[in-house]
Amino acid sequence: VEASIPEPQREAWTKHQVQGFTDKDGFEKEVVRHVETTLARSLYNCDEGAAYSAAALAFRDRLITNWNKTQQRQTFADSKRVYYLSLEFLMGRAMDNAMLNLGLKNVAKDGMQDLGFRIEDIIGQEHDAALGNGGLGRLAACFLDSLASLDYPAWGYGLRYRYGIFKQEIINGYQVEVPDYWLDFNPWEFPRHDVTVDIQFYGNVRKSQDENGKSVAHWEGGEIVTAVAYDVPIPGYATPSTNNLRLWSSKASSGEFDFQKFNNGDYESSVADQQRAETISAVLYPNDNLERGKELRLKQQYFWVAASLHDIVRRFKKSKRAWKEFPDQVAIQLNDTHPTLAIVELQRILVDKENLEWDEAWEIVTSTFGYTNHTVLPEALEKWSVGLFQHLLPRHLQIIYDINLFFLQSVEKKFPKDHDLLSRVSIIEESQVKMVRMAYLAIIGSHKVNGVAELHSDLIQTTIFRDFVTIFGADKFTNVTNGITPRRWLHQANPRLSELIASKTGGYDFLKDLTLLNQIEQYAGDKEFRKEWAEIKYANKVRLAKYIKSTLDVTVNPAALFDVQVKRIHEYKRQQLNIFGVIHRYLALKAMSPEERKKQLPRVSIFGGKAAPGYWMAKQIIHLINNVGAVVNNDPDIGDQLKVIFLEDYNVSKAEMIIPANDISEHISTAGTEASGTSNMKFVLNGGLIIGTCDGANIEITREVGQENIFLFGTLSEDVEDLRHQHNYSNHSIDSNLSKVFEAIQSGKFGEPNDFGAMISAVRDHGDYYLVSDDFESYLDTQKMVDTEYRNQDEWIAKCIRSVARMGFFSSDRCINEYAEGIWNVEPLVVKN
Ligand code: GPW
Repeated sequence: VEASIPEPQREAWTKHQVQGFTDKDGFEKEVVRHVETTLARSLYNCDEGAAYSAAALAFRDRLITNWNKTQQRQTFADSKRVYYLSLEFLMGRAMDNAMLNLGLKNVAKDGMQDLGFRIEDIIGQEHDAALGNGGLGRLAACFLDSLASLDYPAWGYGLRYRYGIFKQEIINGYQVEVPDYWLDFNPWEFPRHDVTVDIQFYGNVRKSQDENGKSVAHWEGGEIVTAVAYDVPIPGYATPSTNNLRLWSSKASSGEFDFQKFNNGDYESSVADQQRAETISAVLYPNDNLERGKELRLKQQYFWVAASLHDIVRRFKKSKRAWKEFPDQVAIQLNDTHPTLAIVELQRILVDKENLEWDEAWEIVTSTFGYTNHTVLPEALEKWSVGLFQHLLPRHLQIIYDINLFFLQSVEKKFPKDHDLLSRVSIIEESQVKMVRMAYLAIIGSHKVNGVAELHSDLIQTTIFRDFVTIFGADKFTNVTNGITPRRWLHQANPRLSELIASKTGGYDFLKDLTLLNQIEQYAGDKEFRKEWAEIKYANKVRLAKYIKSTLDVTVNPAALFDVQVKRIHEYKRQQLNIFGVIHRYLALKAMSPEERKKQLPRVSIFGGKAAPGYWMAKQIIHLINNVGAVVNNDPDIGDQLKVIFLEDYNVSKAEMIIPANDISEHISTAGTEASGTSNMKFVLNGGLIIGTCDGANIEITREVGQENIFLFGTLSEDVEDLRHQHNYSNHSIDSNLSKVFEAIQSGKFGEPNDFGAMISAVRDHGDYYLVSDDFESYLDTQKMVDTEYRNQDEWIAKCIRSVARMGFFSSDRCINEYAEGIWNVEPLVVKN
């Protein structure tokens, strides 16, 4: 590797190499320096915002020294790297995480105190980086944490949205979306104005012949948009390894064309060009588990994928290796089908630009990529119209047709005359409007395809991708059950529980090897330990109760059972089942005598989550929850016996406060619809029990914690199809408890009944696709069991302790090691301090 500074001058560099602070004094010095120089303020006008900015900049400097070491080490070692391509990275706050991963939180806490600030207040100043919708984006963030903590040489690639997921306000019970402008001050990124890639769109393809008579394609004309790199350092826990998340931002290309317009006085149109270019990375699409086929979304996908691949190829070419070694140096993981164009783009680079033969190129491409599927929901499977492709990416469409042709020829050879099979597996769907099926392209262009929990991986192999298992064999398909990072979701979110565990397991090693949690199981019967455990849980509930009081002005009793369902609002996740259950509970309480009512177990039902702006039914569900809350919370008959809370603007930093306060959490999707779920793991890891269906990772959580420690109910996935069929073709009878709930809603008890007519008739008149009526009775019965068991606090806490002790499997470290070994074939590369 060549250095830009010649040998004789390097001494000066080595002498002045930045080491970064390691103690309180050093930290304070850096904070004061940033307040006084970078921010141009002083002790006379340093508010909490400025103190946060300075502390964040001090930590950023600290991270970048580790980042430099790590990147140099990776470049010198020239070993294989992983590239994780994701349209979403739901990072949340960075500073608390950086302090903890560097082991400098106490240093910062004491330092800030010396300077006149409380560390919690300073941490609270940070705006979440919310470049994601929900589970898929947060999974990517947990993976980055594990990749760095395990010393894997890995980069994330994504888009630098100017606006992340919208901020949710609740006004008169309705969701209102407010833009999330988060880049006003973002100390966690390094703009790399010198790292740019020009990306082409539209235009047309000209074919010519080279000197050997080989046909060569030239993609010409159209327009160019420039991608600019912004780097975000990702620190590992208790290691100097600091990886890179590279986010691309779009801007108008500074080609002559624009200058000409400008110089000719066509000022407005040159500004319009600029704005159109910047639109590409302007906003995150706010849909979870839904693809709407918008042109701008496809533009985002190609822009990001092309810039990332260009970057990866540029890095590979520096090593001067032969092309066939590309898969030995590069593993690219596709986070769902959103980056599938990367397959086509790499083939295009190799064939059109680097003049490789098709087969040789295709061998490299398919050895490089792995594809992770995250859903079986038909409305979430990406399809793009051939017409749109032809217009936006004409050369890519040709390559897709060629990939498809060669693939279908190979299928035909293996399964002669099965024309039905050929049309079923064709990348091109021959419908009225021809469509490109992105999942099929992703499968054909990858060497491994995985689902994200056992049930889900089984389902994709037996349903939506069944034909491909027949064609490629079962070895190509595998499962990697999702995981979560215990650094953020235990140590950061629940510091007291982390400390208690550390006191019994001989330190914080469990944060690097979560299976060590099993050492706390022996304390499940220990009175003193249970008492400390219960105190921590209570304190976490008090913290949430205070937050509820300050934001909603509702008083909740921290001694009540806290029942939490926070996640994106979706019919398949069935918040409607939960709120119908709450209404049933309310009606039952109202029917009781005051004496009897007093004997019931008090409960606080807590909801939170965003609805996609265009998802009308999800918005109705939010509205109903808020209306029920308004009635129940103000009913003097009810008092503390039941409270219904909708927390506004659920996001990562709020999750860190809410999750540790749960007694039970709800993961109640219709069986077979939730690919995995990951918050289920977070809730149990924080000492709560689950009420859930036999879906996604709930099944494996049950396997690990034992079925006596989880409240399962409802239809099994193998029975779902039959029930749906019955709903449509025979009389669909509604449970009488559910009918009473419907009657209460229709009586106007919870506001204008017409508002909720569609929600009710979806269940009663339109086939009940999500099986709410089928599962209602067993849901109520199971909630009753929860009430009963919660009364025995000793046994309840013992169950929580045993569950936490058995959660080691769900660390994203385990998950990343499985990817590394089974899919990427990469090894850790340790960086020395
Ligand atoms: F539709 N997931 C998500 F598969 O959060 F692309 N957004 C999405 O758009 C999709 C999936 C997609 C979630 C799954 O719903 C959840 O079950 C899973 O735990 C998570 O991805 C991570 O694998």
